[in-house]
Amino acid sequence: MRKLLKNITASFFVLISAFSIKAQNPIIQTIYTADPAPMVYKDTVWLYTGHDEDRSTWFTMKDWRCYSSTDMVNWTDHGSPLSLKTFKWAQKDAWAGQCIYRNGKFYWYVPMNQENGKGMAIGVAVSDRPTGPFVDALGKPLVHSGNGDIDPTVFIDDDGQAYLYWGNPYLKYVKLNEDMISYSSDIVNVPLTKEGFNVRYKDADKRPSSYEEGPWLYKRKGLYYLLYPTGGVPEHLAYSTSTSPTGPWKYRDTIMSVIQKGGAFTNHPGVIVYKGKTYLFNHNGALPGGGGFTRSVCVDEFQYNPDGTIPRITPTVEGVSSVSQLNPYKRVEAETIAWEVGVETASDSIAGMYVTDIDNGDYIKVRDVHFRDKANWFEANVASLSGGASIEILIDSLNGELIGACNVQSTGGMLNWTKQSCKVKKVKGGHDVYLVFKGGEGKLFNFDWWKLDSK
Ligand code: FUB
Repeated sequence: MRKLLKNITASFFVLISAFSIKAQNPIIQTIYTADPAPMVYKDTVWLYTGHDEDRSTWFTMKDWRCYSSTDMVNWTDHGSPLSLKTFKWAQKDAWAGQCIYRNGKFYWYVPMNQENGKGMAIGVAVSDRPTGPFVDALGKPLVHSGNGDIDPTVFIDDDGQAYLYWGNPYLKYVKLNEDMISYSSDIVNVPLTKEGFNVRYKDADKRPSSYEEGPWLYKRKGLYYLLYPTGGVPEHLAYSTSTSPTGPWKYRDTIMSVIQKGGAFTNHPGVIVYKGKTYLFNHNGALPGGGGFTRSVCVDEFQYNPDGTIPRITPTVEGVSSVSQLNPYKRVEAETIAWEVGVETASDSIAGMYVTDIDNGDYIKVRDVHFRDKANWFEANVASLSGGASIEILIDSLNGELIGACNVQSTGGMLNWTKQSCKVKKVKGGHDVYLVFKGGEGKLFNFDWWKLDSK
């Protein structure tokens, strides 16, 4: 949970603990994340997000983030593989984007405000890996129509044709060439008719329809779905469908009402099917300290109605169930987290990503860990300047059974990584694991990974 909460009063802390007990949404607690763009690649969900700065009072966003999961409940932090610095021509506003795989490469489309003062434009970054590093594919914007070029969504149809939709207040699209970094046809303005996109319930700003921004395009059973935040502000999520990727679009319904949890007045849809289940990612302001400019990504499961329409989806605090169990006998990155309080993540050249900013009483919860009764050993890769700390391993709840306590001795420095281990009680079956950090004053240690073993 956000470090800025560490200095709050004891009574407020009780509130946060109560909030944490059942909470799985928002799914990332170490930083504020926004504008989710999930992507299924092979057996993993890759989640690309924006990043709201702490205490932000505007959409002050400088980089994008990447997370992954194979169970939908534990999310591994891959840091920031893309930032404004990647694009020489960008100045600010690292807003909503989307990443897609094609022909051995990952293409991440993102909007930014240009340094030349000509407003928002959409760039494309490319990488050989989902976690980057990503480089600017063009050295200049891919799209700059001069009017509201934000929030790209990208989709590749069964015939190989790729489409990029985007825009606020207008909705535009272009057919991308197979190289994914160019186009040969004109940019098309989608008619924002009442039939296609409904009417605004607030029309003070005289926009043409209820369509606002943040489109998300995909195809299911021959039907094209376009989801988007709509309203105006505060936004809710709605969708339109078409039998063609270029429309005409037919307005269908609201799918998620205004939630405004914590005062967030925007939202952003992202839909995937993973291990047979369908998920809607969105964002709210529900984390403590959250709000309209300090948002957090959430996920809920839904099922289509038999006629293919999308039901009203109620955002939950409990989130989703795991779709597979976590194997603790292989190295588990410390930054693989279902829920946490107090810690943050960082990276160095030796450990890669690691968990840091650990104070006495902070904890990490890892859900649905598959114990086999033979494991009696806990091993952790840690770095500590002063030692004198420990990792308590509890199962099922913060008040659950303590199956071990692993002392963390000094390794001579906060980036001197060493394996330390301890005996744990043998346990069987699926359990949530709570790693609770204990020690004295100040930052206790850094934490790279852990695993179970038998000795
Ligand atoms: O996150 C910055 C902007 O806020 C996005 O581009 C919009 O979709 C809204 O979520």
